Amino acid sequence: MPPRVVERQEIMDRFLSLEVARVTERAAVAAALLRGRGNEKAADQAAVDAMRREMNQIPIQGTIVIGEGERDEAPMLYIGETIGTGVGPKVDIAVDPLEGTTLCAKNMPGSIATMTLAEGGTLLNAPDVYMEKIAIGPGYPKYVVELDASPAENIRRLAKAKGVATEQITALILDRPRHADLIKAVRATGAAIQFITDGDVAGVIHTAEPETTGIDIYIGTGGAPEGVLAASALSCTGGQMYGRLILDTDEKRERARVMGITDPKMIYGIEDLVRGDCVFAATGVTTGSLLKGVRFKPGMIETDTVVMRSASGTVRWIRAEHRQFEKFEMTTPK
Ligand code: VTB
Repeated sequence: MPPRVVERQEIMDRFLSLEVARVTERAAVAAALLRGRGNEKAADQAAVDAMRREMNQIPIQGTIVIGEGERDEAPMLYIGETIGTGVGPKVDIAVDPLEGTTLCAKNMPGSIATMTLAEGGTLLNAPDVYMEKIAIGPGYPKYVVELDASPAENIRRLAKAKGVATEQITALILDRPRHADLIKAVRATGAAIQFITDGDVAGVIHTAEPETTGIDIYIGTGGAPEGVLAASALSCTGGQMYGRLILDTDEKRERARVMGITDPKMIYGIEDLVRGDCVFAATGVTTGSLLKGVRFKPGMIETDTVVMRSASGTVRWIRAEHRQFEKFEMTTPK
């Protein structure tokens, strides 16, 4: 058989998939040094700095599309910031250097460092507002669940498609007062609810593998930036997600308009949130059900990372042992 011809672009993004892992590893270690110190800002800043430092070494012309803030919040990885060596492919970047800052500051399960690198111009430029979200795993007909169907209807339809009773469905929901009605409606179907206090990027990713995670559906309102990151992960694993920005003030509608959003009520599917190929990576900061957190051991630091590539649907779990500590900022306590 003749050798398979690998396109230049494919070589590039296969190569970049290791680079993104390196970036989230560095950010995770930086944040992990500040686990349990009660200082969300410091942990977040450490992750941001590490992420920026590492990304600036990658041969890309990157633009931050989903970042830590909008333009004049300079010290963060702000929307519109250019990143990378400036040589290489034009790419859109979504980052959440420390997803679940509170989890990290309180040393609670489930904080991660995460990013997505996508073809230039393909990620939704979402403002930092709330997004209504619903997500399920792969293997179901399209629109088996819908954002505008009632929660009870969605649970019933999902149970039917799965061939089980509604009592055998588990929904993952962010524990927030704004979800009181949603929680009541889901409970009324007999379905189980698993709560998270933060971290809905990982929350949505749980739906991709219900057999392992026990989560069939994610429902609720969380951050829009987190929505784009989660959608990029599902674009690699399969699954469905629908999202709608909550633009409930003139100021938010104007911010969205400036970012190119003309229909404030639009329901986005995965292919609208991520319109091309992407590479997603996440490294555990504190141990959660998706990833183990950073381990500081004598002579080495261990990290667990997941890297996903949409072009191939490959999901890699990378346990890394780092021995060159000078690559990390070890000035703070562990
Ligand atoms: C979620 C969650 C984040 O924000 O998006 C949530 O994934 C939504 O905002 O980890 P509220 O906290 O205001 O409800 C986080 O908890 C923090 O960014």
